[in-house]
Amino acid sequence: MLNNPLLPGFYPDPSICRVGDDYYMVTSSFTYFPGVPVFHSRDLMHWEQIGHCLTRPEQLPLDWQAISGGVYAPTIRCHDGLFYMVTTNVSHGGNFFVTAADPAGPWSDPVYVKGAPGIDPTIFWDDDGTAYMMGTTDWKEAVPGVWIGQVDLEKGCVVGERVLAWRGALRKASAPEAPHLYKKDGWYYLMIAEGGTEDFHAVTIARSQHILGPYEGYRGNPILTHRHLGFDYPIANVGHGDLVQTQNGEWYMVMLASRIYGGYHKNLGRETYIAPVDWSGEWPVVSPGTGKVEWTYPAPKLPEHPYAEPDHDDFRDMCWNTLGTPEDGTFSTDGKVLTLRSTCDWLEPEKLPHPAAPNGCPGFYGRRQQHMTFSAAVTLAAPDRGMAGLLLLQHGFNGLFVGLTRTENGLVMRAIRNEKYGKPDYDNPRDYPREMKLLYEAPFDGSECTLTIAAKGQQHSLMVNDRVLAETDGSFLGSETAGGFVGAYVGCCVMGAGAEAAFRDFRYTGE
Ligand code: 6LW
Repeated sequence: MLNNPLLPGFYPDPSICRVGDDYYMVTSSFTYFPGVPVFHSRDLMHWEQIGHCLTRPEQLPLDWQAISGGVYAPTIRCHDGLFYMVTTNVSHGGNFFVTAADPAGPWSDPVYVKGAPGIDPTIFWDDDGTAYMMGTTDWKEAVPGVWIGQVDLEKGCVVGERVLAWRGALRKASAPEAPHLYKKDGWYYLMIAEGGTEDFHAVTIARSQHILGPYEGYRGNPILTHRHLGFDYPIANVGHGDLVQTQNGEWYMVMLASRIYGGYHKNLGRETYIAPVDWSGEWPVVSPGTGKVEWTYPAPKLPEHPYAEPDHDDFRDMCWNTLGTPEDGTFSTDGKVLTLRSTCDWLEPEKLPHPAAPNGCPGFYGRRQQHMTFSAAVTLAAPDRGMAGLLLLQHGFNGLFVGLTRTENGLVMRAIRNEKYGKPDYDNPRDYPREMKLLYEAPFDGSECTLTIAAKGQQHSLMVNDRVLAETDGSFLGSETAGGFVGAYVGCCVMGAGAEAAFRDFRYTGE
Protein backbone atom coordinates (compact mmCIF):
# COMPACT_ATOMS: atom_id res chain seq x y z
CA MET A 1 0.00 0.00 0.00
CA LEU A 2 0.90 3.61 -0.42
CA ASN A 3 0.71 5.02 3.14
CA ASN A 4 0.29 8.61 4.31
CA PRO A 5 2.02 10.58 5.59
CA LEU A 6 4.65 9.59 3.08
CA LEU A 7 7.33 11.39 5.11
CA PRO A 8 6.05 11.71 8.71
CA GLY A 9 7.19 14.72 10.73
CA PHE A 10 8.20 18.17 9.63
CA TYR A 11 8.89 17.72 5.89
CA PRO A 12 6.94 20.53 4.17
CA ASP A 13 6.84 21.84 0.60
CA PRO A 14 7.77 18.56 -1.13
CA SER A 15 9.06 18.61 -4.69
CA ILE A 16 9.53 15.47 -6.77
CA CYS A 17 11.18 14.43 -10.05
CA ARG A 18 11.76 11.17 -11.89
CA VAL A 19 14.82 10.11 -13.87
CA GLY A 20 14.23 6.74 -15.56
CA ASP A 21 13.12 4.38 -12.81
CA ASP A 22 14.37 6.60 -9.98
CA TYR A 23 12.37 9.17 -8.01
CA TYR A 24 13.88 12.00 -6.00
CA MET A 25 12.18 14.24 -3.51
CA VAL A 26 13.30 17.29 -1.49
CA THR A 27 11.59 19.33 1.23
CA SER A 28 12.19 22.68 2.92
CA SER A 29 14.31 22.84 6.08
CA PHE A 30 14.23 26.45 7.41
CA THR A 31 16.92 27.07 10.04
CA TYR A 32 18.03 23.48 10.47
CA PHE A 33 21.43 22.38 9.15
CA PRO A 34 22.30 20.56 6.89
CA GLY A 35 19.51 21.92 4.69
CA VAL A 36 17.07 20.46 2.14
CA PRO A 37 16.98 16.69 2.73
CA VAL A 38 17.05 14.54 -0.42
CA PHE A 39 15.10 11.27 -0.62
CA HIS A 40 15.20 8.49 -3.20
CA SER A 41 12.59 5.87 -4.12
CA ARG A 42 11.90 3.39 -6.90
CA ASP A 43 8.33 2.51 -5.97
CA LEU A 44 6.98 5.80 -4.48
CA MET A 45 6.23 3.88 -1.26
CA HIS A 46 9.66 3.52 0.36
CA TRP A 47 11.74 6.69 0.62
CA GLU A 48 15.33 6.56 1.73
CA GLN A 49 17.17 9.70 2.65
CA ILE A 50 20.34 9.81 0.54
CA GLY A 51 21.70 13.19 1.57
CA HIS A 52 21.09 16.91 1.85
CA CYS A 53 21.55 19.56 -0.84
CA LEU A 54 23.13 22.08 1.53
CA THR A 55 25.83 20.48 3.66
CA ARG A 56 28.57 23.12 3.79
CA PRO A 57 28.33 26.27 5.95
CA GLU A 58 29.18 28.42 2.89
CA GLN A 59 26.08 27.06 1.14
CA LEU A 60 23.77 27.80 4.04
CA PRO A 61 24.25 30.97 6.10
CA LEU A 62 21.40 31.04 8.64
CA ASP A 63 20.04 33.21 11.42
CA TRP A 64 19.10 30.52 13.93
CA GLN A 65 17.08 32.85 16.13
CA ALA A 66 14.36 33.02 13.48
CA ILE A 67 13.62 29.28 13.53
CA SER A 68 11.18 29.60 10.62
CA GLY A 69 13.58 31.69 8.53
CA GLY A 70 16.27 30.17 6.32
CA VAL A 71 15.30 27.77 3.55
CA TYR A 72 11.77 27.88 2.17
CA ALA A 73 10.15 25.67 -0.49
CA PRO A 74 12.56 23.94 -2.90
CA THR A 75 12.05 22.50 -6.38
CA ILE A 76 14.10 19.57 -7.69
CA ARG A 77 14.47 18.91 -11.41
CA CYS A 78 16.92 17.08 -13.70
CA HIS A 79 17.99 18.47 -17.07
CA ASP A 80 20.60 16.97 -19.42
CA GLY A 81 21.82 14.66 -16.66
CA LEU A 82 22.33 17.48 -14.14
CA PHE A 83 20.15 17.88 -11.03
CA TYR A 84 19.02 21.34 -10.00
CA MET A 85 17.59 22.30 -6.63
CA VAL A 86 16.24 25.83 -6.55
CA THR A 87 14.95 27.49 -3.39
CA THR A 88 15.02 30.63 -1.24
CA ASN A 89 17.16 31.44 1.76
CA VAL A 90 14.99 34.15 3.29
CA SER A 91 17.67 34.89 5.87
CA HIS A 92 20.41 35.44 3.32
CA GLY A 93 20.58 36.10 -0.41
CA GLY A 94 17.05 35.18 -1.56
CA ASN A 95 16.51 32.82 -4.49
CA PHE A 96 19.37 30.53 -5.51
CA PHE A 97 20.06 27.15 -7.07
CA VAL A 98 22.64 24.42 -6.61
CA THR A 99 23.46 21.60 -9.03
CA ALA A 100 24.77 18.04 -8.71
CA ALA A 101 25.51 15.12 -11.00
CA ASP A 102 24.37 12.80 -8.19
CA PRO A 103 21.44 13.95 -6.01
CA ALA A 104 23.14 12.30 -3.03
CA GLY A 105 25.73 15.10 -3.43
CA PRO A 106 28.01 16.85 -3.40
CA TRP A 107 25.99 19.86 -4.58
CA SER A 108 27.56 23.00 -5.99
CA ASP A 109 27.98 26.32 -4.29
CA PRO A 110 24.82 28.42 -4.48
CA VAL A 111 24.15 30.60 -7.51
CA TYR A 112 22.01 33.53 -6.31
CA VAL A 113 19.66 34.51 -9.12
CA LYS A 114 19.47 38.19 -9.97
CA GLY A 115 16.12 39.58 -11.02
CA ALA A 116 14.19 36.77 -9.26
CA PRO A 117 12.11 38.28 -6.43
CA GLY A 118 9.85 36.54 -3.93
CA ILE A 119 9.90 32.93 -2.78
CA ASP A 120 9.16 29.41 -4.09
CA PRO A 121 11.28 29.51 -7.28
CA THR A 122 10.94 26.71 -9.81
CA ILE A 123 12.82 25.90 -13.04
CA PHE A 124 11.34 24.60 -16.30
CA TRP A 125 13.05 23.76 -19.59
CA ASP A 126 11.02 24.11 -22.78
CA ASP A 127 11.39 21.62 -25.64
CA ASP A 128 14.04 23.82 -27.28
CA GLY A 129 16.12 23.75 -24.10
CA THR A 130 15.37 27.33 -23.03
CA ALA A 131 15.23 27.60 -19.24
CA TYR A 132 12.52 29.53 -17.42
CA MET A 133 12.16 30.40 -13.81
CA MET A 134 9.02 31.18 -11.85
CA GLY A 135 8.42 32.48 -8.36
CA THR A 136 6.06 34.57 -6.30
CA THR A 137 5.96 38.32 -6.66
CA ASP A 138 7.49 40.34 -3.88
CA TRP A 139 5.46 40.09 -0.67
CA LYS A 140 5.13 43.83 -0.52
CA GLU A 141 3.18 44.04 -3.79
CA ALA A 142 -0.46 44.95 -3.28
CA VAL A 143 -1.79 42.23 -5.60
CA PRO A 144 0.30 39.10 -5.27
CA GLY A 145 0.85 36.63 -8.09
CA VAL A 146 3.28 34.30 -9.77
CA TRP A 147 5.88 35.54 -12.26
CA ILE A 148 7.71 33.76 -15.07
CA GLY A 149 10.81 34.79 -16.98
CA GLN A 150 13.60 33.30 -19.05
CA VAL A 151 16.67 32.56 -16.96
CA ASP A 152 20.35 32.43 -17.86
CA LEU A 153 21.59 29.66 -15.60
CA GLU A 154 25.24 30.30 -16.48
CA LYS A 155 25.09 33.94 -15.46
CA GLY A 156 22.52 33.38 -12.72
CA CYS A 157 20.02 36.02 -13.78
CA VAL A 158 16.53 36.38 -15.17
CA VAL A 159 16.80 37.79 -18.70
CA GLY A 160 14.26 39.76 -20.66
CA GLU A 161 10.82 40.53 -19.39
CA ARG A 162 9.46 39.03 -16.19
CA VAL A 163 5.77 38.41 -16.78
CA LEU A 164 3.00 38.18 -14.20
CA ALA A 165 1.67 34.74 -15.15
CA TRP A 166 -1.26 34.20 -12.77
CA ARG A 167 -2.82 35.58 -9.64
CA GLY A 168 -4.62 32.43 -8.55
CA ALA A 169 -8.09 31.00 -9.01
CA LEU A 170 -9.95 33.06 -6.43
CA ARG A 171 -10.43 36.75 -7.04
CA LYS A 172 -7.95 38.40 -4.67
CA ALA A 173 -6.51 34.96 -3.87
CA SER A 174 -4.29 35.07 -0.82
CA ALA A 175 -0.69 33.84 -1.04
CA PRO A 176 -0.53 32.50 -4.60
CA GLU A 177 2.75 30.55 -4.36
CA ALA A 178 4.51 27.23 -4.98
CA PRO A 179 4.37 27.42 -8.81
CA HIS A 180 5.31 24.36 -10.84
CA LEU A 181 5.05 24.15 -14.63
CA TYR A 182 4.35 21.00 -16.69
CA LYS A 183 3.96 20.55 -20.44
CA LYS A 184 1.33 18.07 -21.59
CA ASP A 185 -0.45 17.60 -24.91
CA GLY A 186 0.81 20.97 -26.18
CA TRP A 187 -0.38 22.90 -23.11
CA TYR A 188 1.67 24.55 -20.39
CA TYR A 189 0.00 23.75 -17.08
CA LEU A 190 0.81 26.07 -14.20
CA MET A 191 -0.03 24.57 -10.82
CA ILE A 192 0.22 26.71 -7.67
CA ALA A 193 -0.87 26.79 -4.03
CA GLU A 194 -3.14 29.48 -2.69
CA GLY A 195 -5.10 30.35 0.44
CA GLY A 196 -2.04 30.38 2.70
CA THR A 197 -0.30 27.38 4.18
CA GLU A 198 -2.81 26.94 7.03
CA ASP A 199 -6.51 25.94 7.04
CA PHE A 200 -7.41 27.41 3.64
CA HIS A 201 -4.51 25.89 1.73
CA ALA A 202 -5.36 24.61 -1.75
CA VAL A 203 -3.86 23.52 -5.05
CA THR A 204 -5.11 25.33 -8.14
CA ILE A 205 -4.19 25.14 -11.81
CA ALA A 206 -4.22 27.19 -15.00
CA ARG A 207 -2.98 26.57 -18.53
CA SER A 208 -1.80 28.32 -21.66
CA GLN A 209 -0.52 27.40 -25.11
CA HIS A 210 2.30 29.90 -24.69
CA ILE A 211 4.84 29.58 -21.96
CA LEU A 212 4.63 33.24 -20.97
CA GLY A 213 0.83 33.12 -20.94
CA PRO A 214 -1.79 34.40 -20.66
CA TYR A 215 -2.74 31.57 -18.31
CA GLU A 216 -6.38 30.70 -17.95
CA GLY A 217 -7.59 29.21 -14.68
CA TYR A 218 -9.43 25.87 -14.63
CA ARG A 219 -13.13 26.32 -13.96
CA GLY A 220 -13.04 23.30 -11.65
CA ASN A 221 -10.50 24.87 -9.25
CA PRO A 222 -9.32 24.07 -6.64
CA ILE A 223 -8.10 20.62 -7.70
CA LEU A 224 -7.28 19.80 -4.08
CA THR A 225 -8.08 21.26 -0.68
CA HIS A 226 -9.32 20.16 2.76
CA ARG A 227 -10.52 23.67 3.62
CA HIS A 228 -14.15 22.53 3.54
CA LEU A 229 -13.71 19.51 5.84
CA GLY A 230 -13.93 21.34 9.16
CA PHE A 231 -11.71 21.41 12.20
CA ASP A 232 -12.15 17.80 13.30
CA TYR A 233 -10.87 16.21 10.13
CA PRO A 234 -7.54 14.57 10.99
CA ILE A 235 -5.62 15.73 7.89
CA ALA A 236 -5.56 19.52 7.54
CA ASN A 237 -3.70 22.26 5.60
CA VAL A 238 -3.54 20.28 2.34
CA GLY A 239 -1.73 22.13 -0.42
CA HIS A 240 1.58 22.97 -2.07
CA GLY A 241 1.81 20.07 -4.53
CA ASP A 242 4.17 18.83 -7.22
CA LEU A 243 3.29 16.26 -9.92
CA VAL A 244 5.22 13.31 -11.29
CA GLN A 245 4.42 10.79 -14.00
CA THR A 246 5.67 7.24 -13.54
CA GLN A 247 7.48 5.35 -16.28
CA ASN A 248 4.16 3.49 -16.73
CA GLY A 249 2.20 6.65 -17.38
CA GLU A 250 0.44 7.02 -13.99
CA TRP A 251 0.41 10.44 -12.32
CA TYR A 252 0.93 11.21 -8.63
CA MET A 253 0.94 14.39 -6.58
CA VAL A 254 3.07 14.94 -3.49
CA MET A 255 1.88 17.73 -1.23
CA LEU A 256 2.09 19.03 2.32
CA ALA A 257 -0.54 18.49 5.02
CA SER A 258 -0.72 18.39 8.81
CA ARG A 259 -2.15 15.90 11.25
CA ILE A 260 -4.20 17.48 14.01
CA TYR A 261 -4.47 15.89 17.46
CA GLY A 262 -5.65 16.65 20.97
CA GLY A 263 -7.74 19.51 19.59
CA TYR A 264 -6.76 21.67 16.65
CA HIS A 265 -3.02 21.34 17.26
CA LYS A 266 -0.28 20.50 14.78
CA ASN A 267 2.86 19.76 16.78
CA LEU A 268 4.37 17.77 13.89
CA GLY A 269 4.18 20.76 11.57
CA ARG A 270 3.61 20.17 7.89
CA GLU A 271 4.40 16.69 6.57
CA THR A 272 4.70 15.15 3.09
CA TYR A 273 1.70 13.29 1.65
CA ILE A 274 0.93 11.63 -1.70
CA ALA A 275 -2.19 10.99 -3.78
CA PRO A 276 -2.86 9.39 -7.16
CA VAL A 277 -3.94 11.66 -9.99
CA ASP A 278 -6.06 10.84 -13.03
CA TRP A 279 -4.83 13.06 -15.83
CA SER A 280 -6.42 11.18 -18.72
CA GLY A 281 -8.63 14.21 -19.42
CA GLU A 282 -7.65 17.78 -19.99
CA TRP A 283 -7.26 18.64 -16.30
CA PRO A 284 -5.83 16.56 -13.44
CA VAL A 285 -8.25 14.91 -10.99
CA VAL A 286 -6.56 14.42 -7.63
CA SER A 287 -7.46 11.39 -5.52
CA PRO A 288 -10.23 10.28 -7.89
CA GLY A 289 -13.35 8.93 -6.20
CA THR A 290 -12.98 10.83 -2.93
CA GLY A 291 -11.30 14.12 -3.82
CA LYS A 292 -9.41 14.27 -0.54
CA VAL A 293 -6.11 12.91 0.70
CA GLU A 294 -6.55 9.38 2.11
CA TRP A 295 -4.42 7.50 4.64
CA THR A 296 -3.77 4.69 2.17
CA TYR A 297 -3.95 4.05 -1.56
CA PRO A 298 -3.24 0.95 -3.63
CA ALA A 299 0.42 0.51 -4.48
CA PRO A 300 1.59 2.16 -7.71
CA LYS A 301 2.26 -0.22 -10.60
CA LEU A 302 5.97 -0.25 -9.88
CA PRO A 303 8.21 -3.05 -8.64
CA GLU A 304 8.45 -2.90 -4.86
CA HIS A 305 11.80 -1.54 -3.69
CA PRO A 306 12.26 -1.47 0.10
CA TYR A 307 15.58 -0.54 1.70
CA ALA A 308 17.34 -1.33 4.95
CA GLU A 309 16.37 1.33 7.52
CA PRO A 310 19.50 2.87 9.00
CA ASP A 311 19.95 3.28 12.75
CA HIS A 312 18.39 6.71 13.26
CA ASP A 313 19.52 6.75 16.89
CA ASP A 314 23.13 6.86 15.70
CA PHE A 315 24.15 10.51 16.04
CA ARG A 316 25.76 10.32 12.57
CA ASP A 317 22.46 9.41 10.87
CA MET A 318 21.13 11.88 8.30
CA CYS A 319 18.05 12.61 10.40
CA TRP A 320 20.14 14.77 12.79
CA ASN A 321 20.43 18.54 12.46
CA THR A 322 21.89 21.48 14.28
CA LEU A 323 19.81 24.61 14.78
CA GLY A 324 21.56 27.18 12.59
CA THR A 325 24.86 26.90 10.78
CA PRO A 326 27.28 25.06 13.07
CA GLU A 327 30.55 26.63 14.05
CA ASP A 328 33.76 24.61 14.26
CA GLY A 329 33.78 22.49 17.37
CA THR A 330 30.07 22.89 18.11
CA PHE A 331 29.59 19.17 18.20
CA SER A 332 31.51 15.97 17.68
CA THR A 333 30.30 12.39 17.68
CA ASP A 334 31.38 8.85 16.99
CA GLY A 335 27.72 7.87 16.58
CA LYS A 336 27.13 6.71 20.14
CA VAL A 337 28.51 9.63 22.16
CA LEU A 338 27.77 13.25 21.33
CA THR A 339 29.76 16.15 22.71
CA LEU A 340 27.86 19.40 22.33
CA ARG A 341 28.99 22.95 22.98
CA SER A 342 27.10 26.22 23.23
CA THR A 343 28.57 29.67 22.81
CA CYS A 344 25.55 31.58 24.09
CA ASP A 345 22.52 31.46 26.35
CA TRP A 346 19.56 30.90 24.16
CA LEU A 347 16.34 29.69 25.73
CA GLU A 348 16.13 32.72 28.00
CA PRO A 349 15.00 35.60 25.82
CA GLU A 350 16.67 38.36 27.76
CA LYS A 351 19.99 36.61 27.25
CA LEU A 352 19.68 36.22 23.50
CA PRO A 353 22.41 38.15 21.78
CA HIS A 354 21.42 41.54 20.53
CA PRO A 355 20.28 41.40 16.89
CA ALA A 356 23.28 43.49 15.89
CA ALA A 357 25.71 41.25 17.74
CA PRO A 358 27.10 38.00 16.41
CA ASN A 359 24.71 35.12 16.82
CA GLY A 360 26.79 32.80 18.86
CA CYS A 361 26.00 29.14 18.44
CA PRO A 362 23.16 27.39 20.23
CA GLY A 363 24.10 23.92 21.36
CA PHE A 364 21.19 21.99 19.88
CA TYR A 365 21.39 18.73 17.96
CA GLY A 366 18.01 17.19 17.21
CA ARG A 367 15.73 15.18 14.98
CA ARG A 368 12.10 15.50 13.99
CA GLN A 369 9.25 14.34 16.23
CA GLN A 370 7.51 12.03 13.77
CA HIS A 371 4.74 10.48 15.86
CA MET A 372 1.91 11.77 18.02
CA THR A 373 2.85 9.19 20.65
CA PHE A 374 6.59 8.94 21.10
CA SER A 375 9.42 8.67 23.56
CA ALA A 376 12.94 10.08 23.34
CA ALA A 377 15.59 9.19 25.89
CA VAL A 378 19.29 9.91 26.30
CA THR A 379 21.96 9.46 28.94
CA LEU A 380 23.68 12.66 30.03
CA ALA A 381 26.95 13.10 31.93
CA ALA A 382 26.51 15.89 34.51
CA PRO A 383 27.82 19.14 32.96
CA ASP A 384 30.61 21.14 34.61
CA ARG A 385 28.71 24.38 34.00
CA GLY A 386 25.54 25.69 32.39
CA MET A 387 22.51 23.61 31.62
CA ALA A 388 22.25 20.44 29.54
CA GLY A 389 19.43 18.09 28.69
CA LEU A 390 16.74 16.94 26.34
CA LEU A 391 14.63 19.55 24.54
CA LEU A 392 11.43 19.31 22.52
CA LEU A 393 11.57 22.48 20.42
CA GLN A 394 9.12 24.39 18.24
CA HIS A 395 8.99 27.80 16.58
CA GLY A 396 9.38 30.83 18.84
CA PHE A 397 11.46 28.64 21.20
CA ASN A 398 8.31 27.10 22.59
CA GLY A 399 9.77 24.04 24.21
CA LEU A 400 9.84 21.42 26.93
CA PHE A 401 13.16 20.75 28.64
CA VAL A 402 14.37 18.17 31.11
CA GLY A 403 17.95 18.10 32.28
CA LEU A 404 20.67 19.07 34.71
CA THR A 405 21.89 22.54 35.66
CA ARG A 406 25.04 23.44 37.52
CA THR A 407 24.03 26.22 39.95
CA GLU A 408 25.92 28.06 42.70
CA ASN A 409 24.37 25.62 45.15
CA GLY A 410 25.33 22.53 43.22
CA LEU A 411 23.75 20.31 40.61
CA VAL A 412 19.96 20.37 40.16
CA MET A 413 17.55 18.54 37.91
CA ARG A 414 14.95 20.69 36.21
CA ALA A 415 11.85 20.39 34.09
CA ILE A 416 11.05 23.58 32.18
CA ARG A 417 8.24 24.80 29.98
CA ASN A 418 9.33 27.70 27.77
CA GLU A 419 6.32 29.39 26.31
CA LYS A 420 5.81 32.55 24.36
CA TYR A 421 2.70 34.64 24.34
CA GLY A 422 1.24 36.92 21.77
CA LYS A 423 1.25 36.76 18.02
CA PRO A 424 4.30 35.57 16.14
CA ASP A 425 6.32 38.39 14.65
CA TYR A 426 8.54 37.02 11.90
CA ASP A 427 10.53 40.23 11.61
CA ASN A 428 11.36 40.36 15.29
CA PRO A 429 11.69 36.79 16.52
CA ARG A 430 13.51 38.04 19.60
CA ASP A 431 10.62 40.15 20.77
CA TYR A 432 8.22 37.47 21.93
CA PRO A 433 6.94 37.96 25.43
CA ARG A 434 7.96 34.69 26.96
CA GLU A 435 7.85 32.78 30.19
CA MET A 436 10.29 30.14 31.25
CA LYS A 437 8.20 28.21 33.73
CA LEU A 438 10.10 25.99 36.11
CA LEU A 439 7.84 22.95 36.44
CA TYR A 440 10.17 21.16 38.84
CA GLU A 441 13.56 21.59 40.48
CA ALA A 442 15.41 19.38 42.97
CA PRO A 443 19.02 18.69 43.88
CA PHE A 444 20.63 15.93 41.84
CA ASP A 445 23.23 13.64 43.26
CA GLY A 446 25.14 11.63 40.70
CA SER A 447 27.48 11.83 37.76
CA GLU A 448 25.01 10.89 35.03
CA CYS A 449 21.32 10.29 34.41
CA THR A 450 18.88 9.15 31.76
CA LEU A 451 16.49 11.83 30.55
CA THR A 452 13.19 11.05 28.86
CA ILE A 453 10.53 13.12 27.12
CA ALA A 454 7.51 10.97 26.36
CA ALA A 455 4.19 11.99 24.83
CA LYS A 456 0.86 10.21 24.57
CA GLY A 457 -0.83 12.61 22.22
CA GLN A 458 -0.68 16.00 23.93
CA GLN A 459 0.09 14.55 27.38
CA HIS A 460 3.83 15.02 27.85
CA SER A 461 6.00 13.57 30.63
CA LEU A 462 9.47 14.80 31.56
CA MET A 463 11.59 12.25 33.38
CA VAL A 464 14.98 11.84 35.06
CA ASN A 465 15.85 8.17 35.40
CA ASP A 466 12.57 6.55 36.47
CA ARG A 467 11.19 9.64 38.17
CA VAL A 468 8.53 11.72 36.46
CA LEU A 469 9.45 15.36 37.24
CA ALA A 470 6.48 16.88 35.44
CA GLU A 471 3.47 16.08 33.32
CA THR A 472 2.12 18.81 31.13
CA ASP A 473 -0.07 19.49 28.14
CA GLY A 474 2.02 19.96 25.00
CA SER A 475 -0.48 21.65 22.71
CA PHE A 476 1.48 24.92 22.96
CA LEU A 477 3.97 23.13 20.67
CA GLY A 478 1.40 23.08 17.86
CA SER A 479 1.90 25.51 15.00
CA GLU A 480 -1.44 27.20 15.76
CA THR A 481 0.03 28.40 19.08
CA ALA A 482 3.76 28.45 18.43
CA GLY A 483 3.39 30.05 14.99
CA GLY A 484 5.99 29.60 12.27
CA PHE A 485 6.50 26.99 9.56
CA VAL A 486 8.39 24.22 11.35
CA GLY A 487 7.38 21.11 13.31
CA ALA A 488 8.69 19.88 16.66
CA TYR A 489 12.28 18.67 16.97
CA VAL A 490 13.55 16.60 19.88
CA GLY A 491 17.21 16.49 20.77
CA CYS A 492 20.16 17.20 22.97
CA CYS A 493 20.92 20.73 24.08
CA VAL A 494 23.36 22.71 26.16
CA MET A 495 22.86 26.29 27.26
CA GLY A 496 25.19 28.85 28.75
CA ALA A 497 28.20 30.45 27.13
CA GLY A 498 31.03 27.94 27.03
CA ALA A 499 28.89 25.11 28.39
CA GLU A 500 29.69 21.64 27.11
CA ALA A 501 28.04 18.27 27.72
CA ALA A 502 28.34 14.65 26.66
CA PHE A 503 25.30 12.56 25.71
CA ARG A 504 25.09 8.88 24.87
CA ASP A 505 22.60 6.13 23.94
CA PHE A 506 19.89 8.26 22.36
CA ARG A 507 16.70 6.31 21.65
CA TYR A 508 13.58 7.49 19.83
CA THR A 509 10.51 5.30 19.52
CA GLY A 510 7.12 6.21 18.16
CA GLU A 511 3.76 4.73 17.29
C1 6LW B 1 6.70 28.19 1.46
C2 6LW B 1 5.48 28.76 0.89
C3 6LW B 1 4.62 28.80 2.07
O1 6LW B 1 7.86 28.57 0.79
O2 6LW B 1 5.31 28.70 3.20
O3 6LW B 1 2.70 29.62 2.96
C4 6LW B 1 6.63 28.75 2.84
N1 6LW B 1 3.38 28.99 2.06
O4 6LW B 1 4.99 28.03 -0.18
C5 6LW B 1 7.43 27.98 3.81
O5 6LW B 1 7.02 26.63 3.83
